[in-house]
Amino acid sequence: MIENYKSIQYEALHFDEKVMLKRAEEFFHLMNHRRSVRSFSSRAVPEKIIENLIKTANTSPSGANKQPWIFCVITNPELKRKIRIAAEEEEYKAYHGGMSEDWKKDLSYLGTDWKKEFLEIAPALIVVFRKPYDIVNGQKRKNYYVQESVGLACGMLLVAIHNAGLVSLTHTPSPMNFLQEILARPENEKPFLLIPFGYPDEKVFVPDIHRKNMEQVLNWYK
Ligand code: IYR
Repeated sequence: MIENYKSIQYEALHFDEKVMLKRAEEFFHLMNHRRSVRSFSSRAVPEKIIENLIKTANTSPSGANKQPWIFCVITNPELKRKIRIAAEEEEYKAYHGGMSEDWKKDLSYLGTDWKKEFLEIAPALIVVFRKPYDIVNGQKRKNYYVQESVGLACGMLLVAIHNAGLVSLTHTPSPMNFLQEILARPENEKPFLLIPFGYPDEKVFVPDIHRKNMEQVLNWYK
């Protein structure tokens, strides 16, 4: 097995620690500014920008470097409409019996409901599919740590979208199988996440919620 290993020299980034701290702080502030946004402008995002966002997501690490993802970008208005209608149908059922009372209570402070106009208003949707297996020469080849890998790639995508000055929402209509049908994806591609993104609407309101502090999330063993 090891004879397949071929290496190339890698040059890591080098900064002195003052610069490192400044970069780390600035990057934290940049990312701390990110919010999930549900009100979009319909203004189109240039294709070259979208391409670079996907390129960034595609830099993610993945199990055995299988890169078990595919990103579908939907700017076609008819497809966006179809996706909105199907998503609202599922969401209506979820909000009227599918979700537990506890779940709905946990969501209540986000102000969400079954209506998903943003799926048509946002200039672009990215549907991320995970690939539990690839088909190689007609044979099924299993991928590894697929959820983790695709989750990481989605994280990178959200960072890239925010860094470009655009806004996004991680939307998970449940169930999401309709995305596989509407987008005519093959059997080995399963919908993972639906991300409407674009320019924000002129005035945007977000829920008044807060991030956990360091005492709550960091345990340091010195
Ligand atoms: N999928 C529904 C409900 C929902 C679920 C979670 I967990 C959220 O963080 C937000 C919403 C919806 O998109 O409205």
